[in-house]
Amino acid sequence: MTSPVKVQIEKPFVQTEAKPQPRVLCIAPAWNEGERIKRVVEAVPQDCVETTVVVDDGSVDSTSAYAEAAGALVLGDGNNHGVGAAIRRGIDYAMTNGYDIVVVVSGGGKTPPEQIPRLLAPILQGEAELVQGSRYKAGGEFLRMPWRRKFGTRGYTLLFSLFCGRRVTDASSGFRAIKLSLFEDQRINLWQDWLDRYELEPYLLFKALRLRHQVVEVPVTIEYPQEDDGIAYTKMRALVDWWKIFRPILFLGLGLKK
Ligand SMILES: Nc1nc2c(ncn2[C@@H]2O[C@H](COP(=O)(O)OP(=O)(O)OP(=O)(O)O)[C@@H](O)[C@H]2O)c(=O)[nH]1
Ligand SMILES: [Mg+2]
Repeated sequence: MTSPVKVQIEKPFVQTEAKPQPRVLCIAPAWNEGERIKRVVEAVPQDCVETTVVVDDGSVDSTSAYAEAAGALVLGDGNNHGVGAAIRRGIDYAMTNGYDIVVVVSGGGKTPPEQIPRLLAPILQGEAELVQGSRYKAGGEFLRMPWRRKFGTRGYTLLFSLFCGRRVTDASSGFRAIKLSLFEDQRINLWQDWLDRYELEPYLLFKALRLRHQVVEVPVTIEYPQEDDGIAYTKMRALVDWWKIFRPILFLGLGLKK
């Protein structure tokens, strides 16, 4: 008796191409933030952020050493150029090195990096190009925020929405995620000298909204320092720096700048 011939049926080889994960870079501008920058860098979730870049904007303290010790890549030329120039430098680095998304956090710790996944989610789901963290959207929070800031951020947001013609709940927050493909739109030009200081952040939000890009606000917690930390809650100077956040909305709203 002959034994039955075993026929082995081979499963067809189907190559399932895994979609490459978008590469995310976190940018923390820092100017004399000392040990606070270490806490910020350490809190960046490593499962969704590949690299954290601290742009040391000419600090005269140990900001760079703390950032490096915490595992960040430190950029900077030893001079102070302003927070806008620092963010732009981080974006340039991300573009040159093939990243897809950047997340901007405060080097002073007001924007807890643990919340980065909330900012990334709408971009990863294909629903946003710019995600703005909002303390005033339902579910958002602000801890220890001085009354002057409550008044200032609310008033500023109202003016911003009026000039922009699009309603937002928190225009003054710098906690955001940006899909780098947004900058393929040549009408958004961060590479202008007048944006070097506090102007760049409102400029970007204003332009993205006006040009009808996908902008989504997500609720976040903004944390002001403890009273007994003995540190100022902001480095912004009254009037001079308020003008710097106001002028982009005025200039763009009136069509005086691009
Ligand atoms: N004021 C100021 N901040 C800078 C500069 N360069 C980098 N930074 C950093 O940019 C962020 C801006 O901080 P602040 O000036 O306190 O402004 P803020 O909007 O009240 O605070 P954040 O929530 O930290 O953005 C901090 O992380 C600073 O360390 C600069 O030239 N001036
Ligand atoms: Mg800010």
